[in-house]
Amino acid sequence: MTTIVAKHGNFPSNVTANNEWAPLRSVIIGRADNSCFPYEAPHMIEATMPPRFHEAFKPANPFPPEIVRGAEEELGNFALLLQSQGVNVFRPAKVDWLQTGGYTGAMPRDGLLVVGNTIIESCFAWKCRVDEVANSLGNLLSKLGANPSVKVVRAPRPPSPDTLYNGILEDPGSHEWAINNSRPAFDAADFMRFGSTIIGQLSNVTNMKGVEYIQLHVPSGYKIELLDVNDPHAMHIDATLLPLRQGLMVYNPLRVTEESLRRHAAFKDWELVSYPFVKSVQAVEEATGGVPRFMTSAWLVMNVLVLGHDKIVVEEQDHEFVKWLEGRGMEVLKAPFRNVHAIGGSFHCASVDLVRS
Ligand code: DAV
Repeated sequence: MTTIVAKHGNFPSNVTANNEWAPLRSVIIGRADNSCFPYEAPHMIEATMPPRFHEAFKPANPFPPEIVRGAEEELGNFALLLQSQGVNVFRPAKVDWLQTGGYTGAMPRDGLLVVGNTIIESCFAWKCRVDEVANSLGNLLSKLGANPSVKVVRAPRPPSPDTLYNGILEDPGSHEWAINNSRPAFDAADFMRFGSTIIGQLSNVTNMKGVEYIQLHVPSGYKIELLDVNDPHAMHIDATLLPLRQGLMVYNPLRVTEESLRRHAAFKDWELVSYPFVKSVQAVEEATGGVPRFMTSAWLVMNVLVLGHDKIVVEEQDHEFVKWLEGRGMEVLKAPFRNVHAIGGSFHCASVDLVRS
């Protein structure tokens, strides 16, 4: 049996992305090899991860090998699927996350925010992720940055010792989130592009200094607006909002209201549709052969990738959603992704748009 492996993308590659739905031309697809459970301060794990798996979030704890193998196969398949759609695909380097004390290369969306021609590396709150981009995507960023039209903003090292958690445990009443505002912190996945407006959220990994840092580095003409999100466990906005095309967005009704969305001029004249099927995470796990969702909720169903021209990639088991999308005039490409789900995200998390035109 021969395994077909996606060819690495061609250089030089441009970088330009202004929204989440224009035709995708160039993308990074994550790599699952050697993924380990992230290890963070207990109060951060409590704030963001499902209680039934808390004890797994300890140092040097690889994800089960059959899940990592399955996830790597699914990511390879996803890469081939996108190539078959004419998309230029880049993959991260293979990293021994057990040896580096890191988490994964499978979730590149968390680490890179692309706005216009600019790639901004996340100032991660999580200590175990601080070297993630350097280790898995450092070479790719150097090559992309060699193109004079591309601007790459690498993250500064956090202070040592880091101050981000100081005062959180001692004075919980004064902090809404698991981090304070003592240095910029953000995960890129807390932000989404809607033309010149970037919609973002404060969360357990993104603070106000992080938002100001991004505003400083985006090309001129782009403005960050913060959405009012009702979720004390917030970490990443990409299971809360899903724009399908210009003027049509699905939103998570447990986390945002139509009223809060309408406060943003970016959604003027948009049709905003509440995601219609609410399921328990247990029901989702049963439907996908019992693969555990170690890190995420049932809302990962919304974490999908729009390819443009009303085309979208959705997990092959999400039958109701597929039907619903088809009823909305979308062409749905189905792919298996249950093992990637186990390690922290779906098609949106596992990719970074480099070019949408
Ligand atoms: O809502 O279960 C999805 C996004 C993970 N990066 C959630 C988180």
